[in-house]
Amino acid sequence: MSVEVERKFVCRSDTETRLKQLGAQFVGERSFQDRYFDTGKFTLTLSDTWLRCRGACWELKCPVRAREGEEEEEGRERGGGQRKIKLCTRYREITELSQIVDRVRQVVLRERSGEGEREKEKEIEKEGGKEGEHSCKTEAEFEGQRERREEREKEGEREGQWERETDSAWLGEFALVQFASFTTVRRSYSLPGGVRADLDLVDFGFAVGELEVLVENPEQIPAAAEKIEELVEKLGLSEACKNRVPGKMDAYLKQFHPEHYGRLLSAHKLHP
Ligand code: V4E
Repeated sequence: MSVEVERKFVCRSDTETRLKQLGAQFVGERSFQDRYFDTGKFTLTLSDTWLRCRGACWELKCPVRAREGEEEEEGRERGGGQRKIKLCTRYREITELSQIVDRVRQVVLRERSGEGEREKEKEIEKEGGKEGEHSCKTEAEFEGQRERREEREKEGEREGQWERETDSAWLGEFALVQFASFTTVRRSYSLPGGVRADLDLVDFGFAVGELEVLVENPEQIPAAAEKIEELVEKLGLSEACKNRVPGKMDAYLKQFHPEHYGRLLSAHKLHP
């Protein structure tokens, strides 16, 4: 279970040219549909937990802290280094369906029993951390991991609706319903140092870029954020993304589900 360290940016007309000048290799263009799920009470997203089906592949993104004891809330930045980390998001991504179901169960049961949120989050994070503890992946291995995931997602698109529907039976156990669906056309570049740049164009008329580094352990997050920051500067994007740039979900919910969007803003899970 790797941690994705990401920073979104507003794409400029010269961004692709600049990427190539910095040694980026064009990986390809692909299109995929994302469908996101939550309970009617927004249990998952209010826990910053994002369940989606991309193609026919289930994926769950869960929050992870950069360091033990670090607060996640906005407005607590101290030095410049902290700020760089804050501008990046970091999520653990789970792709194994049995692990996804376990994690969703934990979040839903926690909400139902009204237990102390922070204590439970610590437990969940510890469990997530165990998996990566003894491994140390190289950049090539991370790239291979990305390629295998994208291949699975493409296969899912080819296999289509039938598998998706049979595989969705578990959603009923947690009263999960689809709350968002959109299709993205993505152009990807691979940069030296294991950085991936994705330029996304979404079917409801929204465009966003993101720089991503995969790491194995939370301790590697500051170095990954530093690498991303250097690239942001080299791409001439520092001014345009000195604050958090909204992603596809922010734009989608703001436009199509303002009530859900408002709840997530109030809970500081999305940012205006
Ligand atoms: C984590 C998250 C969401 C799930 C989608 O994440 P995102 O990285 O935006 O999507 P995408 O399609 O680029 O995924 P990838 O292909 O890289 O796996 S929706 C909202 N969040 C939280 C969140 C946040 N609070 N702030 C920012 C800037 N992004 C995401």
